[in-house]
Amino acid sequence: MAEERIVHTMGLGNCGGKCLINVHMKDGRIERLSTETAADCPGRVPLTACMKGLRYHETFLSEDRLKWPMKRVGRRGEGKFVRISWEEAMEEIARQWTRIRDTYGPGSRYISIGSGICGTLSDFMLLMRLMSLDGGYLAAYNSYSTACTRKVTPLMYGTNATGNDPADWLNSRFIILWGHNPLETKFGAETMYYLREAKKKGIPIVSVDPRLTDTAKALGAEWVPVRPATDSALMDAMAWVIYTEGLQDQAFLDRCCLGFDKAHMPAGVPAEECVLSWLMGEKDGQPKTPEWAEGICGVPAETIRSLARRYATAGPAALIEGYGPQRNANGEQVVRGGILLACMTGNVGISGGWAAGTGDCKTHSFPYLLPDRPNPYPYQIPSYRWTEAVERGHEMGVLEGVRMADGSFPPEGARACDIKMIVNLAGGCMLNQHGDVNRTARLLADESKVEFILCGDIFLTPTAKFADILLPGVSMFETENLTPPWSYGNFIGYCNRIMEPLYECRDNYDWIAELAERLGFGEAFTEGRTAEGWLRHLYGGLRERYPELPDFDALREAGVYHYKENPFIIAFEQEAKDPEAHPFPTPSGKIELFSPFVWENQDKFPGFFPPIPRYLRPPEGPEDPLAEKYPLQLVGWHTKRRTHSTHETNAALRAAEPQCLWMHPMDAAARGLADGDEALVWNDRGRTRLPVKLTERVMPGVTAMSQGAWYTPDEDGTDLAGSINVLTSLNCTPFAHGNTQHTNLVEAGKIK
Ligand SMILES: Nc1nc2c(c(=O)[nH]1)N[C@H]1C(S)=C(S)[C@@H](COP(=O)(O)OP(=O)(O)OC[C@H]3O[C@@H](n4cnc5c(=O)[nH]c(N)nc54)[C@H](O)[C@@H]3O)O[C@H]1N2
Ligand SMILES: Nc1nc2c(c(=O)[nH]1)N[C@H]1C(S)=C(S)[C@@H](COP(=O)(O)OP(=O)(O)OC[C@H]3O[C@@H](n4cnc5c(=O)[nH]c(N)nc54)[C@H](O)[C@@H]3O)O[C@H]1N2
Ligand SMILES: [Mo]
Repeated sequence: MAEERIVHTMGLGNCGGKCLINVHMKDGRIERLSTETAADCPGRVPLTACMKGLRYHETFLSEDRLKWPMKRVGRRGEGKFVRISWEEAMEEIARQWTRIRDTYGPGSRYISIGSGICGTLSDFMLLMRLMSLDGGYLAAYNSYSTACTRKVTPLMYGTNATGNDPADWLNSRFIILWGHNPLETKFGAETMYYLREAKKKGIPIVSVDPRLTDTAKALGAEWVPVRPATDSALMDAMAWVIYTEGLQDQAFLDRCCLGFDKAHMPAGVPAEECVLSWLMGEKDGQPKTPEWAEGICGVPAETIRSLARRYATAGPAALIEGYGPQRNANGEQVVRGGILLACMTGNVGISGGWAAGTGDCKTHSFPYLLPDRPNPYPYQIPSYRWTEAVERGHEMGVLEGVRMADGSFPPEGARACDIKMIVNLAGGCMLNQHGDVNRTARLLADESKVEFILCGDIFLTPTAKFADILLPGVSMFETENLTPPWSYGNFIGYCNRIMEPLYECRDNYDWIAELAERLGFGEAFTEGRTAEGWLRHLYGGLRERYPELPDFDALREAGVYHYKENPFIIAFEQEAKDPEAHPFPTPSGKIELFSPFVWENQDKFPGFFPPIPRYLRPPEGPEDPLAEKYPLQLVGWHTKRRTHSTHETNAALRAAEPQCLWMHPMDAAARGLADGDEALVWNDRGRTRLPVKLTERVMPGVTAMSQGAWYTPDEDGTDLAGSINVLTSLNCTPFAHGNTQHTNLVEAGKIK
């Protein structure tokens, strides 16, 4: 009998659960996968895989894999391809690459965001590296994950590093999970580990979410249902209660914050622009009482009072937001509101508190192979506006979010460029993961607009169907890479090659290096290194920085290294105590509850964006007149059985959690829908069908379906898969220009 051999490895996808996978091999074949458990690593948080991780081999080594390069025949998007050789593919790519640059300028070339490969060698950065060498490209800023929070957290605190060490949650007396579901929607292993420990310790936990999440259930958390996109009304009312009942930490506000009250406003700004004037309704005559908020957000006034009092008086308390609430219309405001509440209660800079905002708490850097020179093309667009740049890039300026590489506003009159070529590797944001996919599909199908589309993936996804040339990539089992932790975690992972590339599949680095060679930049691109050469080189640099790291081969063998020297971080500890000696990294040195930057630059934003945290009526929210036609709100979430659109092809995972529409029994009754009925869900942008799940785990007036199902339109254009992005819009948030994919109005009914 052949000996079993175990290879330790870590996946490359953009799942928040960066887990350790043990690949059990026999006779050169994968027998099964296992993972790390608490028993394997006493004294530290185990990197335990979930049901997805234990089925990576089923997903990634399936027969459905793309096997060789192909070129489109038939209409674009139809999905008809013929096999070609790598030689033919490379020739055509090189030809289009330079033709489009020379005809339309380098800014007509766009690299679509994709997160299928997250590691030191990320295809996205490899493309940036090559395009920087041969003239440039239209760069995108903002992820689809954190566009709003990464813009407004630094606006207020000067940094995104607002998180304490997650182990410090055990020092809290009260935890609010605000739109945060880390049991299902993984945020690294530590998040759920410490929340479970907090529960064991008896720390009360509340979940503010339109859905009763798996996390809230597992933690026995109190559920406060809130209407999507209206959280900032709830937050305003909590702030009103805290202030009118005298529960605020006035000393903290006075010491550390700009703009809470009239006495702490920047010079030259009318004092009534401060936060407190808004809360008291000095200008609009409407105090932001719990009764006022109840009508907007659906949370009973008494619940709002109780939540505010408990948060303000518990002792150190942590209001921790997921990213879901900010993937909404006016998603900036829910982040700013969380920060306001943390400041009002003095929960910033203390153990057991939590400053809110993005909550990064990274103690070690991670090496990426980056472009080694700046992009020669000067302008960047917000990633969620790329479809707009296909239609009218040459008209897009500062109001559409066009900016310079350093984030500054562009010169007056600056305009971007129409996108004429898209390269989309290991990503779905060119279609399936973008908003309004019907419209996006129509746009991509028009060959007079985008003239050339290059895709690389391991499957013929709905997005990859729109390729002109489609390249077969390799999976995590056929490549090597260094892998970073996701959110928290003091480790560095290694993705090990278990087997040679299947079929004619090729590593992105290899063919991009070959393309660089064809374009005349081979040496500048590779600097004489293979992919492994780069990993060794960049890891060597990291070891110089952190001498405790093992050598490359030892890391590879172990699949992961856990740092031993980990500073225990309490964000803003010094700043909060003594902001004079240790100013916050903002222009004023204070936490900018009122933003002078926003006040001074109103003309640079497309709509009204206030300088303070406060409720703003969201387009397509429950107060929109459109709600008469489409009375149900629809919210998405990141399901346990997929990583975005990845794993949709895995039958066992599909069966574990079939795609469905969550609906409250009252809403279902009004529509004659019974549990399990096939429902049609529609709005002006599209239609999708899927079974209904009647459940009181979603609040009345709100429906939910998980994001990531594969867009599968029938002949009439009705999606048959429950793909939420047929219903989502291309609306952007007013300041960050972020995606608003959780803010949708729809109607639903029975399929006749
Ligand atoms: N299993 C799994 N884990 C993942 C991923 C995955 O695809 N699958 N993706 C990873 C990635 S890339 C990311 S960016 C993160 C995403 O992490 P998040 O963005 O935090 O995840 P979501 O599921 O979109 O939203 C979290 C919760 O917010 C709620 N929510 C939505 N809108 C609102 C609102 O207006 N108000 C309130 N209070 N709550 C709201 C949702 O119901 C959900 O329960 O997850 C990571 N982890
Ligand atoms: N409605 C709605 N839309 C959303 C979101 C939402 O909450 N709601 N969330 C947004 C967020 S947070 C994100 S991060 C984006 C994510 O969006 P994407 O990053 O686009 O995620 P996927 O669609 O899974 O695309 C990854 C692709 O990589 C391929 N792939 C996986 N592994 C490998 C590999 O090893 N090699 C190669 N070559 N290919 C591989 C997969 O087949 C898949 O097609 O979606 C966004 N879209
Ligand atoms: Mo994301």
